[in-house]
Amino acid sequence: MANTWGYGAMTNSLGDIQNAKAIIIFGANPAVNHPVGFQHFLKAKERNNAKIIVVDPRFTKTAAKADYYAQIRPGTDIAFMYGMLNIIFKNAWHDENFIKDRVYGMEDIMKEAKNWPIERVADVTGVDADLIVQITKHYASNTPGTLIWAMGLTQHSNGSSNTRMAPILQLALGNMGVEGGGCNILRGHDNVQGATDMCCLSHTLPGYYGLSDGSWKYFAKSWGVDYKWLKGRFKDPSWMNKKGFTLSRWWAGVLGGNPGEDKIYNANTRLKALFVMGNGITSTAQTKKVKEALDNLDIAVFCDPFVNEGAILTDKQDDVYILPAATQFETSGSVTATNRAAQWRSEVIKPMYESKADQDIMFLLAKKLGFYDELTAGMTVAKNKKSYKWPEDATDEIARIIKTIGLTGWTAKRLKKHQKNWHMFDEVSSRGYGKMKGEYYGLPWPCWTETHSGSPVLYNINRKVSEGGMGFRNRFGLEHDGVDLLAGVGSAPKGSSNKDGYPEINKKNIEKVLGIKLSDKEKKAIGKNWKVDTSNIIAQKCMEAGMAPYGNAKARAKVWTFADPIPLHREPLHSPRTDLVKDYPSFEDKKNHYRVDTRYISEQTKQDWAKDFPINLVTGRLVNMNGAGMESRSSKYLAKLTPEMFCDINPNLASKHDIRDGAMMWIHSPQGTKIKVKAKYSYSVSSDRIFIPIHFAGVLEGVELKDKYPSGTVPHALGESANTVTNYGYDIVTQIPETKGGLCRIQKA
Ligand SMILES: Nc1nc2c(c(=O)[nH]1)N[C@H]1C(S)=C(S)[C@@H](COP(=O)(O)OP(=O)(O)OC[C@H]3O[C@@H](n4cnc5c(=O)[nH]c(N)nc54)[C@H](O)[C@@H]3O)O[C@H]1N2
Ligand SMILES: Nc1nc2c(c(=O)[nH]1)N[C@H]1C(S)=C(S)[C@@H](COP(=O)(O)OP(=O)(O)OC[C@H]3O[C@@H](n4cnc5c(=O)[nH]c(N)nc54)[C@H](O)[C@@H]3O)O[C@H]1N2
Ligand SMILES: [Mo]
Repeated sequence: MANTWGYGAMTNSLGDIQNAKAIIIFGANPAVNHPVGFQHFLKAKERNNAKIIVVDPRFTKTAAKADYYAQIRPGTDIAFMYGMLNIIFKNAWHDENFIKDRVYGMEDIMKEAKNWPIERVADVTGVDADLIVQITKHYASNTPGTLIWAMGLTQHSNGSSNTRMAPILQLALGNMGVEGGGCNILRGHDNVQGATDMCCLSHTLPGYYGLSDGSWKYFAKSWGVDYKWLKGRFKDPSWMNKKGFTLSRWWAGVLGGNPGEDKIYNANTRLKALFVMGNGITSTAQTKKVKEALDNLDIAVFCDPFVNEGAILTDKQDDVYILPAATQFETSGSVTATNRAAQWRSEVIKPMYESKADQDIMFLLAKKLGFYDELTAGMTVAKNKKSYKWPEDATDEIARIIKTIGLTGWTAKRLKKHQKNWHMFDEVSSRGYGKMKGEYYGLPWPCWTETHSGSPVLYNINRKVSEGGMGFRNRFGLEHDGVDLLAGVGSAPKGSSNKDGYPEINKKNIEKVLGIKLSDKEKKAIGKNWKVDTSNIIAQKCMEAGMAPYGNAKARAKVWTFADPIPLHREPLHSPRTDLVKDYPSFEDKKNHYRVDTRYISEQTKQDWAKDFPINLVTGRLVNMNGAGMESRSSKYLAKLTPEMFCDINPNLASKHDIRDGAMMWIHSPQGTKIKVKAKYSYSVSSDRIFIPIHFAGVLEGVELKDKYPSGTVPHALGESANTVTNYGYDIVTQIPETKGGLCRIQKA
């Protein structure tokens, strides 16, 4: 929502998938990565005879449960979806009224879809033409259908276009804003949605408030700190509104300017210090660059319940600190689930030994750095208290300030009540019963007021706004190039006093758009617009009028400010189809993208990559391991299931290279790096690609680093990191690495 066409949140929920009549999954493997959530998929099969369609370069455990399986070439999902749309538009299977009233720019999509006749789609994607037709026919004629995606769509140089294409397919079919439909993005770590909403990122303030003077001033005021003081924290004020480095390229901030490295823009200085809290480091693409950067830091600090393998990877001897962080079981507070719902967690045990909870580590650090009072002021300022109570006052601070995604209703008191009564909610609809009547479990955002129900399905106009209904957000003006951006006549949410499209609500237009009169007292208290209205009068008046504070507009299929206004297929930077690069080239190189130059077309055309590196490299996850893997490899029983790093390889490909099942093999990358892993014969991959899991570390280019672990901390499984050989390549908007679309060369070891 706020991150429109988010790389993020589900529009619906896992339980709601049980309402789907068809399920299409692009680049996700929930049977492995969301095994509990996957039960809802299987129940949809039982309840509705819903068919499951899986589009994935490998035959996964999810594919094993599918009715249709398309073995797509990595990085060609946009071509696949245009192929579907071509068939849909040709047969008039699209939802004309929905498009007319609620979508902007679909004409351009229709035009581009014409460029994707089925034979071309089959050639580009490697999927049989007949199969694409069957899938399209089935999916278009069984609505509502839900569309699922995860990392198979995002980790590409055009990943952000992928994540726009999928909602466009859903909009075309009218599969948005309905139960059993929507875009259901299966998020990663348990609170990754919360981390995103709070902006543990470098390009916005919490709640997706943009980096601008206005937002900073709003936060300064809400936090009870002096705006001038905040400004003074920056080298000069101009840096306040500039995006920082991303996690995927922090290392460029250290190495920037070295010969052969991308240029950086960081006030003429390199990054000197690294503070890591809850990231495995070897999960970052291009491990050898990461190592080089670690080696060149002045100071590196790792706060982790385990020995972070960043500390193992580096040869740096001094000023590397490992701080023992407590786990989630040793702290409490709210977290946000993949469907935008909050959950309250209680501390199970006190932090063990000398470990400390993350917030306490941060508070101690802030004390040392001299801004502890400012850091914690937001928890006391509104309540006029001398000291705060953790975590309740932090949760209430969030509820008080974050309007953009509607967190006003998320008070600690309400969230605790949900935790206590979680047996009082329906598994499919999240609807509450008994004393929880009128609320949805976890109050999925937007939760506009302290009595709002939460919104289980985004963009649903068949509900009242006070019960979770809403149109699309009005965020980009009232018109563009003469075309109305507001929703069409009669397409306001149920019970609205304004039946049509309407703009986002501000102090100036509220009386006119809502058709009300404010008292003088209200006029005085009200904020400039709904996003900064701490009085919350705008939201309350909107609820009474049955209207969403953020307006009722059209969803944008076309985003005129993006490099590609409508999503276009572009070959990965390292494509196995050199012949297609000419027709579908990557983007122009991008200057100063999150403070670093990023190569696209120049990297793609630097040489005929496919000639020397003919095999597609696919990376992904295993059910028994998590992320960078230190946590799970430290568990004897989990490690035992996959004790060694391996590579899934088709026997036909292996035999070409004389690699036996169980023998060691080298994988070489275009960057000149290599890993040595055990070959595992598997028909899950075709003979033009291999698959490696991402969870190993502790071996670098054939050299074991076992001696570098502090005594007693060597995990039960060590192995090469997949990311030592993942290729250079970053998304054009988000900088997510192209870890699902690279090339490699293999060799018997
Ligand atoms: N057991 C376990 N569960 C986890 C995690 C874990 O580490 N272990 N991690 C959590 C996290 S952080 C996340 S983000 C999620 C990730 O969940 P998923 O996205 O499901 O995880 P992956 O296995 O990385 O990738 C999914 C699939 O994308 C496919 N794929 C690769 N390239 C393409 C492509 O170009 N197109 C298409 N259509 N598919 C492609 C891969 O073959 C793979 O099967 O899982 C979460 N759950
Ligand atoms: N090649 C390739 N690379 C990938 C991916 C891929 O598909 N392919 N997927 C990417 C994705 S989606 C993700 S999310 C990343 C995952 O990679 P990471 O984010 O690195 O994932 P984890 O291993 O879960 O790392 C979390 C670290 O936090 C520590 N930790 C656990 N609990 C706590 C806590 O309460 N406090 C603190 N301070 N630390 C804690 C763990 O011990 C661990 O060291 O990998 C990315 N990298
Ligand atoms: Mo993730």
